[in-house]
Amino acid sequence: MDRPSREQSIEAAIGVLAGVAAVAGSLLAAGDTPAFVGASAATLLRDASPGFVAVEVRGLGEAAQPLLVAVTGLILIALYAAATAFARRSVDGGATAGVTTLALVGGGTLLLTGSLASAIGGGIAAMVVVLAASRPLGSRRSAGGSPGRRRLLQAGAATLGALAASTVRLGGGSDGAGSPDPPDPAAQSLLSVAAERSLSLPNADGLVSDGFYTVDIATVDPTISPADWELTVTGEVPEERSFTLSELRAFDAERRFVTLRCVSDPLNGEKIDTALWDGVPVSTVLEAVDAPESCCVTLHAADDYFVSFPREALDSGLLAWGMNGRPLPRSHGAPLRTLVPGHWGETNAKWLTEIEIREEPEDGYWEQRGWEGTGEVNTVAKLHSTTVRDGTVRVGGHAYAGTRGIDAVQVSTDGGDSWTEATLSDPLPGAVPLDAEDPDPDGAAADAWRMWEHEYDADGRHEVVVRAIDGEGERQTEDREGVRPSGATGWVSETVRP
Ligand SMILES: Nc1nc2c(c(=O)[nH]1)N[C@H]1C(S)=C(S)[C@@H](COP(=O)(O)O)O[C@H]1N2
Ligand SMILES: [Mo]
Repeated sequence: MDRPSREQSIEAAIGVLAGVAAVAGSLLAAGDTPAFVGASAATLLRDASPGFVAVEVRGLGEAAQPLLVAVTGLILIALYAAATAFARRSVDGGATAGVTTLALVGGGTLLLTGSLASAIGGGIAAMVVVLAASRPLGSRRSAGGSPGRRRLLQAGAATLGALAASTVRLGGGSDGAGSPDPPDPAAQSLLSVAAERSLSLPNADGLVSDGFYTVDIATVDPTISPADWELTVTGEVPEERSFTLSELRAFDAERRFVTLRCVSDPLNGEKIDTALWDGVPVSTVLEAVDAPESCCVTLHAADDYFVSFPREALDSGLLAWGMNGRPLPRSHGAPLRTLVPGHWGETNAKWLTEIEIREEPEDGYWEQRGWEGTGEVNTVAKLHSTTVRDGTVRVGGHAYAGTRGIDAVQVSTDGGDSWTEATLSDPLPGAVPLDAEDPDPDGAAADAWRMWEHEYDADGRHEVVVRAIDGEGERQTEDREGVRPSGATGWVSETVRP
């Protein structure tokens, strides 16, 4: 390699290192909040390219957020690297180049995030890398390294330092998922009933999910301090009114098992889960504000998400602050989310801030992007567990039909020619008052899945097909549709080779 191009690649590498450090510095200063430059840039990218990111990425399922984060990260690092290289090239002397880097990187970050702290964090981190790269430390001629290589090593060390420091901001356990407190005892007793009623299937959760899926429009979840939060009812009401969390908790509250399923959940996908939720019925709050009858409602949330759907669907809903006997986790909408019986996941607004009573329907966030996900869920029987042992096959999974309920699951082991009824789990218990110390687990949950299993002997390769019959006697449709726009349909099937 000849000298100029070697110099150039060292300069480029220093720029990239400063870029990485700037992102880490912003994370260190802003934490896992929208002020972090990675989060703001991801939101900008998402909004600037609705065709790709907002619509298609959702089809990518779990891969969507990491992909968006990776693309955003690369773009940011490239921009910061360019700014750093510019500063180093146009200004003589290490200190001046450092200050220029601080100004460029910090200014850019301020523009992207609007956060001074984030800008200073990013700018200082990049400046430190530039200063570290400005002259080789130590004796002039030590252990063989060329000055260029030594500058690069120093810059690398500074970047590693920034990265290491920023990791303290990640995985801050704000979710409460690993929360050490045991769940509320009355909730615990209902969760035990759920565990007893679950069929134990390899590779499948019980009736209450171990890990609950998430679907979010933003890269970073809102962090809301419950003390500063209010829910406001607006629109066609005699008078707008706001409620604090303690005001909502003062109403008669209840505890319900509810299943959620995303409209983008593939036919045999796993964006479907069940939890035990604590909250106040929506109708209680709407009665308190004398909300008149109306056609529609739009829910607004702290991440600028909004969803609009028929009012009657909301009226039997729950405003939930608790999940599985613990405070609602941040990732599931703390301090308060909606649960709308029988409708697709997207109607269940998290981080809820406003209920707008409307006289006209409108398109929500996803409907503006081509989805039709505000209606009732499709009926589905999932096949998530298949085990073969000594010629005996056991298949099973969950079945869900929203508020219609599940009457039966039928299994065919010959590709659909003949059908047998599968064994069904008992339904999850119905809603109970939140203050009941010894909740009576009678009745059936109005909007929850059930589990099914079927065991049979087989020797040759064969096709298993499953379908559910809903509580109204309607059989799950055989017609195959993809998830977009209004949810997958068809029967799940699997080839089994004993
Ligand atoms: N504020 C807000 N609420 C939201 C969303 C969102 O991105 N922001 N996603 C919706 C979608 S598409 C689904 S499927 C459910 C998922 O709820 P979960 O993340 O608790 O599983 O939340 C809904 N509520
Ligand atoms: Mo969803």
